[in-house]
Amino acid sequence: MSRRQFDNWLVALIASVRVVVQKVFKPLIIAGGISALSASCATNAPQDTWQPKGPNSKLIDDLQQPVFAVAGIIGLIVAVAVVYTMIKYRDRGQPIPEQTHGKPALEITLTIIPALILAVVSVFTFGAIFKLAKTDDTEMVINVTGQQWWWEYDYPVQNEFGITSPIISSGQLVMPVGTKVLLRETSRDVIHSYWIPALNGKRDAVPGRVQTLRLEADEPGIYAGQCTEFCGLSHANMRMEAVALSKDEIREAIDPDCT
Ligand SMILES: [Cu+2]
Repeated sequence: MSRRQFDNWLVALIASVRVVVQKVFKPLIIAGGISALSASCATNAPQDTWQPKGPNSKLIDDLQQPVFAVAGIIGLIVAVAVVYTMIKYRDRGQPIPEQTHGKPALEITLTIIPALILAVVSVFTFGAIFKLAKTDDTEMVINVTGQQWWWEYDYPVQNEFGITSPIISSGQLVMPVGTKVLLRETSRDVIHSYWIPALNGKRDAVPGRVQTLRLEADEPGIYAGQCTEFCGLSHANMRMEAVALSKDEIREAIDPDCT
């Protein structure tokens, strides 16, 4: 293919891409943008990851806020540079400029800067991961079993919380407020994932394995969550609720028939 043929082919390709973007993607992008904007205005959003309500989720929030800010600033710089270049060098019928290759100083700089940013972020990320993985400071244990499509909660004997015989329940996870609760998760069928955004990140519940997740709520309340691993037809209905109560109230809440 000669240079002229290649140029013609490139121009034709850009023209057809432009038509596809205008006809198909433009309405989709506008509709998606309006949906995203209106969703971000919701005031009643119990699964908002930006509203931590316990020390574990605050740890994640303290990490994600600065990372989000840095990523936002970089994204803005890139977007402005792209728009500036698109406008300044847009096609006005001028010949295609001579193509050059290789600018070692620029390439090395643009490799080192992102690597340094990622290195700094990873130091804080690893610190947070190790802090979140700690389980030797927990005060209460609840075994959680995921199954299609509900969660089973099994409270072993823990006299200090008034649980003098094992209790198995479903529906709501009842936990004492201001207490580090260790969830020991597994699954009876397929992989599920336990996630209550206000209290911690997510942890997969995997058949044949026990994985741990630490929850703690600062205030009494009901904290909503959602299974976040696609687990079958009713996956969307596999929600969860953690109910944080005072230590005195939890025995009766777990097992209302107790005497
Ligand atoms: Cu599930």
